Parts: sequence; structure tokens; C-alpha cells
Amino acid sequence: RALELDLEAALSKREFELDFQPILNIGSGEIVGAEALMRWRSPSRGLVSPENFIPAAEETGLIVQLGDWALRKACSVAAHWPPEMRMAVNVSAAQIKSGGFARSVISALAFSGLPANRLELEITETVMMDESDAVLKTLSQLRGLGVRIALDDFGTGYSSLGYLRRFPVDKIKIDRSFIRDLDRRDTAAIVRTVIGLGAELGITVTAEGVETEAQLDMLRKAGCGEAQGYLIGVPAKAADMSRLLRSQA
Ligand code: G
Ligand code: G
Ligand code: MN
Ligand code: NA
Repeated sequence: RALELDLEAALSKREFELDFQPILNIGSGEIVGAEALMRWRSPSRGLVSPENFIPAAEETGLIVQLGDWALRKACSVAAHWPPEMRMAVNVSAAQIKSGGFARSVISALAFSGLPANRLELEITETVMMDESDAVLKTLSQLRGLGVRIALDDFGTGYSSLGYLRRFPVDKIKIDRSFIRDLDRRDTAAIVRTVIGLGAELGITVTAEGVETEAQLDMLRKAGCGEAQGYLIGVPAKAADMSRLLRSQA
């Protein structure tokens, strides 16, 4: 059967799960929250990576419902975390363009009781590329409520700098391909420059895919705000993440 057909049934059969990957404040050495990462536990296909099913869900439009489920689930989980801990949720372009996105976020917050300033929405620049006036309006409305906006996979697409001027962004997440190559002089120069850019703009910079102490050390010296990656923690089940967050709250 085609993946696309299975996806819709999978949602009603509750085969989707969220794992949570911790995010470190490099300066304080404390975990400040986590990013929700979707998984599909399919009886016939095994554990399917989002890289394999999100594009299919985007094509069929199911991503709107699936993303809404993830948003509600993530907010409910975070509502039980110690205060101050933030939850980051990935959002597809199709979700924002679907119309009811702001309402959907407001509803997830209200239903869970999670304060808006503890929710962070991770968007990629594909969200900003077309219908940008409508997208800008939606993002501005959410930000007005206190929701934070993070620009995900920064550095991998087109003209990210223009979007930083036009859209309300609270955080830049440097794509993990840059962190992987931090031992290259040119890559290190780019990463240091992005960190400096964030500082100038008053935007938090998070490095993704941090796997080694050497990478974290370099990022700390460069003044990077936050780090995420296998060195800090692999994606974990909700109960394990909750335990981790409580242990240092
Ligand atoms: O967990 P990780 O390997 O494999 O995630 C792969 C990609 O899938 C990441 O780029 C991430 O942004 C995306 N992703 C994970 N969870 C979600 C989600 O809930 N919604 C959307 N739109 N993308 C997600
Ligand atoms: O939203 P985004 O595309 O950035 O999702 C993060 C993805 O990166 C997830 O698939 C997650 O499993 C993966 N990931 C998280 N930490 C690391 C890491 O340290 N190294 C690598 N290679 N992948 C990571
Ligand atoms: Mn992300
Ligand atoms: Na990313």
C-alpha cells in the first residue's frame, strides 16, 4: 500500500508518537526545554522517520491534522514540565497556510494550560517564501500572544537574511550540517558570523547537531546561546524527558 494511504489511517489508529530532545543553555549549563520530534510506529513498516513521512503528509494535506495533533500533544506534555521549560514544535508551511493555524495554536494553549511564552514554533524559510503577507500576519498575531518563533535549518536555503528583516524571529537554529563541519575554517567562520548576527539583532542562536565536546567548546567561545544534539541528549520519551527536566529544575 502507498505510504500516503497508510498515513491517514495511522492518525486515527494513534500510531504517531512524539519524542523530545533537550536544549542546553550553554552559558548556564542548564537544560531550558526540548524540541518535539514526531515518529510513526507502524505495525507493518516499523518505526518510520519523519524525513520519510512528513513530505508525504504535506503532499496529501494530512500534515494539517497531523501537525495539529503534534501541537496539542506537545503543549499537554509541556504543561506538566517545571515552569520556565520551553517546548519547541516544528511547523510545516502547509499548516500555516491552511488558514486556521493561529486559532489552532491558541486552542492548543488554552486546552493544555501552557502559557504562550513557553511555546516555540520552529518554521523553515519555505514557510516565508510565498503568501508571505498572510504568513506574516499569522506569525505576528501569535508572537503578540507571547509565542516564540524560531527559524529552523538556518543556512541551508535561500536568502535567509531577507526573512530576518521581514519576519518576527526570536531564535535562529543553525543547521546541523554546519556544526558537523565546524573543524573547517570556512564553516567555523560562517558559524561565528551567524552567532554575531544573532547578537546584533538580539536573537537567540541555537546550534543543532552538537555531537562532540570540541564542538560545544568552540560554540561556547563564540558566544552561542544554546546547543542541541546527541552530546546534550538524544530524543527521549516524554516520561524520561520529564524526569530529566525535574532533576535539574
Ligand atoms: O527526528 P528527526 O530525525 O529525525 O526529524 C527529521 C525532520 O523531521 C526534522 O527536520 C524535523 O524538523 C522534522 N519533524 C520532526 N517532527 C516534526 C513535526 O512534528 N512536524 C513537522 N512539520 N516536521 C517535523
Ligand atoms: O527540526 P530538525 O530538522 O532540525 O530535527 C532535528 C533532527 O536532527 C532530528 O531528526 C534529530 O533526530 C536529528 N538530530 C538531533 N541531534 C542530532 C545530532 O547530534 N546529530 C545528528 N546527526 N542528528 C541529530
Ligand atoms: Mn526543528
Ligand atoms: Na533543523
